[in-house]
Amino acid sequence: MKNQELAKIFFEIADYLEIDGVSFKPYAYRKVALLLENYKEDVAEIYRNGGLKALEEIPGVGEGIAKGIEEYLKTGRIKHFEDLKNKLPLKVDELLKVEGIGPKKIKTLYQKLGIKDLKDLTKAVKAHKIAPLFGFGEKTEKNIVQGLEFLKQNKGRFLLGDIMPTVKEIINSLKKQKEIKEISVAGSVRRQKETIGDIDILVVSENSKKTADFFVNLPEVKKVWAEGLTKCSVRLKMGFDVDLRMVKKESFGSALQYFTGSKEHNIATRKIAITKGLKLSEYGIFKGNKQIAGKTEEDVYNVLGLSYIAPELREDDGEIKAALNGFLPILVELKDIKGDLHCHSKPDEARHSNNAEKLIEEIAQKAIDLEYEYIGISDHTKFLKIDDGLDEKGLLKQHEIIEEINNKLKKQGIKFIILHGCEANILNDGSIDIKDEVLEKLDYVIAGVHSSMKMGQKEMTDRIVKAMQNPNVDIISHPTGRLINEREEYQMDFEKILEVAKETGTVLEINATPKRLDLNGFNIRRAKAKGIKMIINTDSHQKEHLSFMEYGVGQARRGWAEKGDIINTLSVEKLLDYFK
Ligand code: DGT
Ligand code: CA
Ligand code: CA
Repeated sequence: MKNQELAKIFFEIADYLEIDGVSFKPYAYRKVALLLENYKEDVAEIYRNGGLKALEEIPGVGEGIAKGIEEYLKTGRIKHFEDLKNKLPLKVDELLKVEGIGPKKIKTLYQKLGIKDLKDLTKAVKAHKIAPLFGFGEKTEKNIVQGLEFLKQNKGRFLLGDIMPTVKEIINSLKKQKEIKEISVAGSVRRQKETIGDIDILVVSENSKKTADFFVNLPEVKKVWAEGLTKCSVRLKMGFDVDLRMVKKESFGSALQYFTGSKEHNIATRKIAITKGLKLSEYGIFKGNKQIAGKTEEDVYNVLGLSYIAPELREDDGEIKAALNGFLPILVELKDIKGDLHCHSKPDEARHSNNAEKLIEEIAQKAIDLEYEYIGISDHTKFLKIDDGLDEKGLLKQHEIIEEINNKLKKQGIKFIILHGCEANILNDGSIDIKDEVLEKLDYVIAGVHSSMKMGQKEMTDRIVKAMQNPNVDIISHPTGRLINEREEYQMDFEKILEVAKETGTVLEINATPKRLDLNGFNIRRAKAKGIKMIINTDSHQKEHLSFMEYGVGQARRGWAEKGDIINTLSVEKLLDYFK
């Protein structure tokens, strides 16, 4: 099917025409591109059966575009497109990603300064060549600097945790529209990938026009790329794009399956359909011309002879085979989580304040609201002076405070307990910065690397191994140290770490902070394969962060983790038993 390829080219032609200052035509190309993206019939077949005339019968396709399609089908290229690219040899999609730059500005930047791509643009802002240009000015230059910085940080992708609150808001406003009968997020968001290119939302609407209007006029929307009856696409003020697709009720399941991806997973499912003499597309599963499934995702998988595959597993990484053989894991869920053991109670504003008790009570209340059975307070310890780390004396004092609050809760008849731990530092030689006789008094001890992160592989491995061998250390926090798009993992022998964790029973953390997600799905799967226990913690530095738990659960699910692999699904008694 050449429809998608043609759609992509037409979108690009539209961008080039717009940069070139041609009016009206970009709109026409975009309209056809959108139509093709969702067109049921194969244009190649239409052309084979009815020639140029038949192409022109496709809505929105005039003579010029029809000839373009014909040319592409015959030669694999469109001369008009090649000419445009030669005339404006620019990396258009790259430049359009920069906040504060549109087609008009791209043209000026190219004509006046010869800027062709992000590298050129970066050089030009550094040399302050942008502000003096007519129609630009200091403010635009500053916006471009920020836009570039943002792109560099995100490499064009956004952290799942940064976008999720907005996604939920949009879904909620759409849900309130009476004409919307079904709705789901799809794409990488539904698969819980740690970073997101754009957001995909799918709806069944009884009034597509109304839904489209409502969507493109949402207050979060900054720019409308496209508004149609089957697809709308917008850029939000926060800087990322959302695609809304409106599909038929009887195709909702197959559309959801298709647009959830991943692409690789879809290729594999389509192959299975073919071996069964069926055709799988976003419109349904077809036997000849007859639709035999597509209303629900479950049906789609069942007709293919597969058990239902959770979105987080759909990466063509063994899930198809497992679904064929009935060996899919029963993944851990957010509702299985009974508590959070990595919570800091000393946020910036509270440093040196006497409000320790109040802050811990507030965290506990938040945890009670989340229907947890326990929460663990684990502040930094003394080696981290800038984080106001607690020394032995401070820890013992905190122990008393927590005991008092627990007594209060008991008196009030609230079935909830605050556990007391700490997040101690693994020093360069693998020793812990708090004396063992104090560590012993705590309910549990987390240890993590917070300094000298650039050690060589052997040193770093030995360092963490030694910490795990300390009988007082129960959990290793953010085990690989990576920060998404900012910092690589420590150099270490992770297989060795896993072996020792197995020997010592040390629990590895799945840190749910959006820029950490450490362990990530890949490493969680490795750990699970070795039978190592893990814990999903938020590493919250303010009580609102307790809601990060869902991202940790998402990674755990991407790592095929089941309830039994995750120790904070245990009751408090069993959890404390485990630490003993
Ligand atoms: P992202 O947006 O880069 O984080 O990743 P996705 O997976 O959300 O990708 P996106 O938004 O380009 O497309 C959404 C889903 O639609 C994708 O996961 C699978 C499906 N899809 C898109 N393009 C193709 C394609 O060319 N072939 C197939 N088989 N599926 C596609
Ligand atoms: Ca996407
Ligand atoms: Ca998309």
